[in-house]
Amino acid sequence: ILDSMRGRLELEAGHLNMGGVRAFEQKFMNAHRIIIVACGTSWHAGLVAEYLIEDLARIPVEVEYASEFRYRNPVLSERDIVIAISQSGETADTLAALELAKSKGATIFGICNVVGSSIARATDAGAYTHAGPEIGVASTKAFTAQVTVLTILAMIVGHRRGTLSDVKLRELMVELYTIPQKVEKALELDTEIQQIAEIFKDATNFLYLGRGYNFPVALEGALKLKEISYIHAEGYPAAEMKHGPIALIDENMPVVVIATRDSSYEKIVSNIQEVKARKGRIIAVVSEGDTTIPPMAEFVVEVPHTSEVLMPLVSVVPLQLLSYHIAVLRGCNVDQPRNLAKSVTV
Ligand code: F1P
Repeated sequence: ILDSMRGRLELEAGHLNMGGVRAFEQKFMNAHRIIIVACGTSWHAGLVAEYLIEDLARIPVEVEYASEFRYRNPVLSERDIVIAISQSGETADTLAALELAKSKGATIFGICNVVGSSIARATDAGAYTHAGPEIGVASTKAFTAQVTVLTILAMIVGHRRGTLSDVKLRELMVELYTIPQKVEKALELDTEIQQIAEIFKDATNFLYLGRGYNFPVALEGALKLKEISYIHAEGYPAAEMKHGPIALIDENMPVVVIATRDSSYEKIVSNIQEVKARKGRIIAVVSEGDTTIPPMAEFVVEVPHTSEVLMPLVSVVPLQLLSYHIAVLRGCNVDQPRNLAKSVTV
């Protein structure tokens, strides 16, 4: 995905350019708020974008379920940019949400995979993810591609607004180019994860925890498991655990914790201790070489380390593999899960 995008990126004299964003540059420069509307996995990509855009470009971001947004009476103005994210470009809720935003004067930026789709046509500008066709109903590579586009968008806008320095931009660019190899390395965890799936295939519940950039990844891990394995799963910000879900933890509860080395590492280590104290079965996704968390976890999955900002692109992979293997072991059709449609057009 990144290789195909590389051609669309220019790194000249510290300036990054991406077609759709360039056309829309002034709007992003003047935006006083960005509202992201999407559904399902695309909504999770939007949540990652909230962290990215607020961190790198310092524009306030709200992330809305399109299926709720379309039915309320949101306050919007010409200075708002609405980003609509959709793999299929045909999701009825997302299309209706953007039409509503448009009618209230907001400008619409689209991120779609399917060229010429209804949502792509209804936007003022946008970027295609060009991730190729999603064969399965549940989005996987679309998520990676959406987050990649949103990362580049946050980098460009941040740099132009002066909130991301030349040095930081270059550092991130260099790191971004290492992501394809890191994703490939994460995919090599396949056999290891298959063995973990074997142990948990009959579980009836799963809890997924993450903090910061890994919080939306926890939500996405839980959604993938629900969608293709039909196991009840909840994703939570790890710090919220003590406000409710901690009551669920006992010796039968698998808890997937995404705990890569980042600014909230120390805090998530203490969350892991809280789970361990209640005998939860910890499956920890950690950065390669971590020595603190492995003794506390029943299973450890090591992913290549990268910048905190780019980590969702890597840390989501073992969670997708876990759902895939559990689904296969349970005899589920991973490409065509029951009750789900590729494009929800009603
Ligand atoms: C949104 C979505 C997918 C999900 C399933 C149903 O689709 O919720 O994330 O995996 O396919 O639709 P889209 O708007 O991104 O095409």
